[in-house]
Amino acid sequence: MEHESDLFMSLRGVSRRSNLHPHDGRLLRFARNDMVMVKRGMDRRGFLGYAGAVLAGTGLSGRALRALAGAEGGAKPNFVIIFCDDLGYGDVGCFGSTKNRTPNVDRLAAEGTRFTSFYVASGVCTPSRASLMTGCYPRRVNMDVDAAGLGVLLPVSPKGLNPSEITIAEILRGQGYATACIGKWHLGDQLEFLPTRQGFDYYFGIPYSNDMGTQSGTNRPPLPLMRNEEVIEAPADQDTLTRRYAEEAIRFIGANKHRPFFVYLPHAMPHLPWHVSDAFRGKSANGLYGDAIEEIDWSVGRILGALQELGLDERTLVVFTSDNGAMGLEGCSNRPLRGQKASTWEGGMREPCVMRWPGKIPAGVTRDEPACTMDLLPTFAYLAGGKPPGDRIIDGQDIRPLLFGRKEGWAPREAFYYYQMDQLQAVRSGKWKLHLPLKQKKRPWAEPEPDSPAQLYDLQADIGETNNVADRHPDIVERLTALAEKAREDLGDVDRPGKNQRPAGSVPHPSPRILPPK
Ligand SMILES: [Ca+2]
Repeated sequence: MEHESDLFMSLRGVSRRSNLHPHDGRLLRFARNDMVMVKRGMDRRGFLGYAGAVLAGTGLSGRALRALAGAEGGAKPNFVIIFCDDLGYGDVGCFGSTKNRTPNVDRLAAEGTRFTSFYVASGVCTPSRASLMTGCYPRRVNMDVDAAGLGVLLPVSPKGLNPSEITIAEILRGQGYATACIGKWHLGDQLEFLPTRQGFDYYFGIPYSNDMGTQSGTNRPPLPLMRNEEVIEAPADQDTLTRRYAEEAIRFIGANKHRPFFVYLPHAMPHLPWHVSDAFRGKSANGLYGDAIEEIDWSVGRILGALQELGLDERTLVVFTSDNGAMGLEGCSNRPLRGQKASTWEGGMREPCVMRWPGKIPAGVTRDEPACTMDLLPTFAYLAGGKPPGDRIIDGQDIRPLLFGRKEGWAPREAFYYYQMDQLQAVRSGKWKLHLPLKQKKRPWAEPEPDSPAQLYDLQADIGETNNVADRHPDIVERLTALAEKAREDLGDVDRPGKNQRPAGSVPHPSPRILPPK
């Protein structure tokens, strides 16, 4: 359905429920009559002209009309997900950074809601992204490890997200959305697994991590930059990626301003190796890492500016978050959380998250109820007028009440599971987090940690996981241990298969993504 038709529908809906907006009464009476004319065949241009005349009579701006249309659920909102790579909990101003200047992300927070217990389903790239795309735990869709049992997919991997999975992009495209993936994919670099085969009309970006080109000293292909299914540059000029991603996103938004759109913008930065354009090099107080973050912040500002210029502010939900925690390097911050990327400490999987949708999501508010990237798929599906897939298990839950600051209809999940690769390592229920006792605690790219004992933390009182209270609360330990067993049965654990896992995709003869021959 076109945006304009949505507007008609929305106004019609509003006119039937005029008591919802008593201060807009005049507009609503006009709208009731107006719909009769639309039904009699007034075309879109005619309607907009007429609406303008109506609005001149009411004193309401086009902006107000759009807000009204969006507010009553008739219009489909646009979605923009800005997904950083390895940005830590304490790396932006609105989450406590005193080093990196992030005025645009901070503005998102001031004009939207800050979510302080927002999780990803894995501490590394591939499984985290698989969860965002499918609304499922990585083990559910067998994207918890790569084909060789390692943490993430490497170039020319035979493995990828199964094309039979229904992604957030496919759901939204089914609702009439224009869809773009601009940035790092990392869910399979074979043609069968690319974003263009997973619901995205348009793809521009690198198919895996920016450290996986020839600079890593292997015989891998030069880091490919792709447009749709073609490599257009190799090696990609990484200094310009953040800027070009912003330009691509803005171009796509402008080209689709008259219909609902979904822009998924998974940045290459601030994943190692850090790159910035000349305008940002050496400008932050936090080295190249801070420079990269400040350029991302600039790009957030550019996108917000474009939305405002196009009059799309009130009908666009913008999400800013990260795929996993920051590394444990100088200048990176997961404060006040413990641990880092590739761990099941909070610092590996709890992310800075802000969401802004003027008029819908409360402004300047902080919510600490646990939520996660898996929740975006069902939530966006409902907001777009659709539904999450009904033929398979989806682990995400509809968090509209949380977004909109409503108490009713909100029941937090019983348990959130922290998997590292294929291993269940911790479970959170309410304010309690139990690190399970493990003989061999797996770590990607490192030897397992031996003899990790059971540890219980009260995350409300002890966000930094410093005070193990397992001895004082055997009943809580028992309850969370039972929840962990439910996950093992359902999703599996190391070599034990789960009852409800689905296969990943696989190809017999993977090929490298390289420039086409001249
Ligand atoms: Ca990452």
